[in-house]
Amino acid sequence: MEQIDLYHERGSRSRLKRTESLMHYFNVRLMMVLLPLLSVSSALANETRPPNIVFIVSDDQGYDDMGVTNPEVISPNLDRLCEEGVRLTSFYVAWPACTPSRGAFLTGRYPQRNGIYDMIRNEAPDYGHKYGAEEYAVTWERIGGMDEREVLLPELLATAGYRSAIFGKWDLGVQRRFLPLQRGFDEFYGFVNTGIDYFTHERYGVPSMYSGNSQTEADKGTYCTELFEREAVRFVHENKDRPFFLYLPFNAPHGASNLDPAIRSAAQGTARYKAMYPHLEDTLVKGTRYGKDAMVASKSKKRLEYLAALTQMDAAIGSLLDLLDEYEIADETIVIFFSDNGGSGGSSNHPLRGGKGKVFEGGIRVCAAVRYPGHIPAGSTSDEFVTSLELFPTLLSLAGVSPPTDLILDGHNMLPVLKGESASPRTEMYWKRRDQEAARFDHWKWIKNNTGEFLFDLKTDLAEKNNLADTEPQQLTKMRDHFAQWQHEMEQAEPRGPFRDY
Ligand SMILES: [Ca+2]
Repeated sequence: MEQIDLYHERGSRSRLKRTESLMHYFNVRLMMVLLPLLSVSSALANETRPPNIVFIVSDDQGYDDMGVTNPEVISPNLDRLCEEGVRLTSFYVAWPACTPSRGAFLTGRYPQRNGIYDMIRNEAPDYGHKYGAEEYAVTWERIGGMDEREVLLPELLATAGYRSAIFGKWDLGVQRRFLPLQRGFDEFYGFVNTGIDYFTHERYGVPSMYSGNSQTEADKGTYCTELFEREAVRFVHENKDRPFFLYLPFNAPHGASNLDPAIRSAAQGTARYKAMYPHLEDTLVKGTRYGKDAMVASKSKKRLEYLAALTQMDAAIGSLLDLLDEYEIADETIVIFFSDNGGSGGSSNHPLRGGKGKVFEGGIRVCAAVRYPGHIPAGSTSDEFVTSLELFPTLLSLAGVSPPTDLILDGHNMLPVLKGESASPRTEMYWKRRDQEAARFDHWKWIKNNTGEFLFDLKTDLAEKNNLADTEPQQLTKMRDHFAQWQHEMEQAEPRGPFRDY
């Protein structure tokens, strides 16, 4: 069997490079002679070689927006990930919006511990302001970044021989010292800030696409999802014979960061994918923007653009999954997928309360799935309490890398949970976004915000409708204490920039 498998593997690869077919013929003949030796060494190599990692993040996708839960959504490849792996129904991110959520899973640490506990974002475009190049260069979006003392995941994976790439949204700083190539990634093609126009790749009129350490406008006009797909496919092709870490944070289905009110109010889909949702209308309606009357996307158009962007992202994911099959490395590859925060705009977070920006479940509990054939049971669903903070220790464990002993991590290796072998050791999680504070402890959820204090029992009230703050005073006190303890721990942590002084 070993011999036949090896023959087939080489056979399938030869179809990809027809010009090399003659060379291939001789290689196969040579292989037949060498097989008894090679099969032993390849078996050894497979035993010691860590798995490839494909880590896919969508942007602002709703909790309910996968075909497996919502028949309106066309996402055959996300559905396939769920059917061939485990779908996680109680998976949380560490912050209800982009930048801190991403910083947390790339460091394995709470935003309050790694320093990025708010957005790196200019707010002037919210008032219709377009920056000139020199003016933009001295704004927060161009100067803020993840503290250089923080250790990012690819830096540690490199010690196990991984080649790492990011294609898509970086969001952790634009100064050269903050860019991916200085933070452990070998390759970067993508946009540096939070949100762009899908076609111009500009952020409110400012060019935002980078290749390596340099800004590029070479692909201006091409729908960005196609570009990230192109780079991801190339990267897998070039690295299929060695362990790789592919981080693929799509822009989709985030709203378009374009000053034009008609574009800004929705995501952007292409005609081909919009045609897949004929029940939705591509219409503008009278509204307001920047305090003035303006034509903006109708509710139907918001959903249409969002779903078209989502489905095209799904197709790109499909290309990648097909490629893993074609190269016969799907069994040696763990594929992780989740949204960076809850849905906004045209999304559905049903049945959760709230969405992006809020610490109600709709902002922090996200759609998620993990596929690892032969390790994680296909078609399983897990309601175990797990979070994006688990990603870092899980992937290090799979890679056989021990984190530095002085590095404080806030998660655990969740592979046994994903396999269905054990219950999650996680019992608590905390969130803080300015004046919004929240804690989950077992099945209890506590929230304090500028409208009051809430206590919910998630076991019976997933939609957070029934506030028990008055009827469960003892539990309320416990939750306040848990949160205060966590906050104290974060305040005692070694300070990290850019918001804290050190
Ligand atoms: Ca986001």
